[in-house]
This record gives sequence, C-alpha cells and structure tokens, in this order.
Amino acid sequence: MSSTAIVVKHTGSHYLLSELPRWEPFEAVLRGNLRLSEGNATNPVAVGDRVEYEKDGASCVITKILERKNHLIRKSTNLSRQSHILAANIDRALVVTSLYFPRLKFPFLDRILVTCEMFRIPVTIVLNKTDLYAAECADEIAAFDAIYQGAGYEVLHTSVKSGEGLQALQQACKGKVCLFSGESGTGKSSLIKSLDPTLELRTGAISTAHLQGKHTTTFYEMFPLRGGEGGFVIDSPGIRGFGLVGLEKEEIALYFPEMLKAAQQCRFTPCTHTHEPGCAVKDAVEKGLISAERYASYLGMLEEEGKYRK
Ligand SMILES: Nc1nc2c(ncn2[C@@H]2O[C@H](COP(=O)(O)OP(=O)(O)O)[C@@H](O)[C@H]2O)c(=O)[nH]1
Ligand SMILES: [Mg+2]
Ligand SMILES: [Zn+2]
Repeated sequence: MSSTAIVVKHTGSHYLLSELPRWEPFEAVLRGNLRLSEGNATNPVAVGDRVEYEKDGASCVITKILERKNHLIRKSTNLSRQSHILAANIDRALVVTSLYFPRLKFPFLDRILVTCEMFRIPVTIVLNKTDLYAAECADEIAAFDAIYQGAGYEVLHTSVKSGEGLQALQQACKGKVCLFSGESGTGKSSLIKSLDPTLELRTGAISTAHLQGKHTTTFYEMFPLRGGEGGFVIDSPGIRGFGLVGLEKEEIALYFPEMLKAAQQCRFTPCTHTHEPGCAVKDAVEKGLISAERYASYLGMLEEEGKYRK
C-alpha cells in the first residue's frame, strides 16, 4: 500500500515529507534504484515533488516520483551538462524587487522573469520597501507599474514597515506553494516573516557565496505559513540559483510575453528582433508599446547567451 506526499525538505541523505495541506513532516529515504532515474539531474527528487511512499517497518521509503507540473533547475556549473533540480510544482513565484535600497536593476529582474516564464511558473511582482521611496518617487513607481503591467504581470506594492500590501500578499499565497525570489536584500525573508512571524528564517545578509560554487550542498526548503492555512513558501537563497539552462538565442524572446505577442507580426521567422527589416518588436519599441528597458534587457541576454554559443 502506498500513499502520496510532498517533499518539504531535503538534507543530503534523507527527505522530509508531508501530506499537504496538513503539516506533519516525517522522514523518508529514497529507494536505491530511484537515484539514477532522472536524466542529467544530480538529484532525482526536489522540494515540492509529489512522491509515492511505502512504510517499511519503522521507516518510509519513497518509491515513485509523480509527474511534475513544473520545476526549476540550474546547471551544476556553467559548462556542465549536469543540472540540479531546485524545486518542483511551484504554484506561483513572488518576484520581490525594490526601486531603491537596493536600486532596481532591470536586467536582473527581467532575467528572473524570463526564468519563470521558461519554467512555466506564474509570477506576481512584489515591489517592496515602498515606505522608503513612495513619497518621493510616485512617478517612478507609476512608470514601473506601466512597464510590468504592460508586459502582463500582476504588480503588488508592499512594505514590511508600513504594512502596505501585506494583506494582498497574504491572499496571493493562500492555498499555494509559492517561491520567493529576487535580488538579495529586497526583503524576501522579511515579507515571509510578515506572513508568519513564528517562522525562523534568516534575514539580513545571508551567505549565498557557498551556493555559487560548483557543488550545492544547501537545498531549498518549504515552510508552512500559519501551519499551512496561509499556504507554503520556498525561500530561495538568491538569484544565482537561477542560472538559465540551455536557452537558445532564438528562444529568449518567447519568454518576454509582450515580445512573443508582437513577434507574430515580424516579417521573418525566426527573427532576433535586432536587425531584421519588418520587425514588429522593434516597431513596438519605437512606438513605446514595448518598454525600452525590457528591450534593453532582451538585447543584454541575447549578447550574454551568444558568448556561450558561438
Ligand atoms: N524600510 C524597509 N526595510 C525593509 C523592508 N523589507 C525588508 N527590509 C529590510 O531590508 C533588509 C533585507 O531584508 P531581507 O528580508 O533579509 O531580504 P532578502 O535578502 O530578500 O531575504 C533587512 O534589513 C530588512 O529589515 C521594507 O519593506 N521596508
Ligand atoms: Mg532572505
Ligand atoms: Zn522581430
């Protein structure tokens, strides 16, 4: 007799499972012959995976990994063909950013958004720390909203300090497994803590250096919000976790939703939206229908990816 549960934590040798939405984690090990089952991945099972398990005396054994609706992976190293599965079955990514402290970097934000599109993870953008700049920067905030709402994203404004938007954030997480992502220092851990003050999370400067090396020993972990009533969160250690895996140059525009739409009218397919005559994307940028910032991020990514593929 087997039952199903979700992997909520992975520590090298064993796993913690829980039958969500109930939060009663128990230990399990992986059946030996499952270890090599996943293509190039260094880890066959990730946080968020739905698995079948069997009781074997006092212990539980994972016997099967059920099909994933999505998963985040990164290459083990830049040139490696091996990859590491960071998390699976994510219902929504909360991409946390701020206009200042730290200052917004469009290419950085857009890279995360592209990654989420690539892995088919729905996104809500969370513009945090509004207490620090909303009064002085109303125009900049409006411009930010115009860019990202124009691209098709939902944008929340939040402040852990003033409490702005925290209820909306709570609603966005309820009943879901959410991944918090975004540049270090934007307030991911603080926001998660505001959703459940009892959680023991690392806030402030956490070390991500060890995650950028060749071997990842730290794994993602799922936390229940208010015992699971508020949903579940995965706090990602940093952007470096999001290396793009096997993205072809021609593919990049597919993951900018507003470009994908416009590209249907380009004269040539495939079109890199750079030099081609009759390019509908360039046309839309010139008319201000696609933001110059997003297009610049696109060009930057095109150049970056080009370096790896001659
Ligand atoms: N003023 C202000 N500070 C914040 C806000 N959110 C987080 N912080 C501070 O920003 C720093 C980084 O927050 P943290 O949650 O660790 O960011 P993370 O690296 O994204 O997890 C901490 O000192 C927080 O207290 C906010 O909404 N307003
Ligand atoms: Mg953090
Ligand atoms: Zn084009």
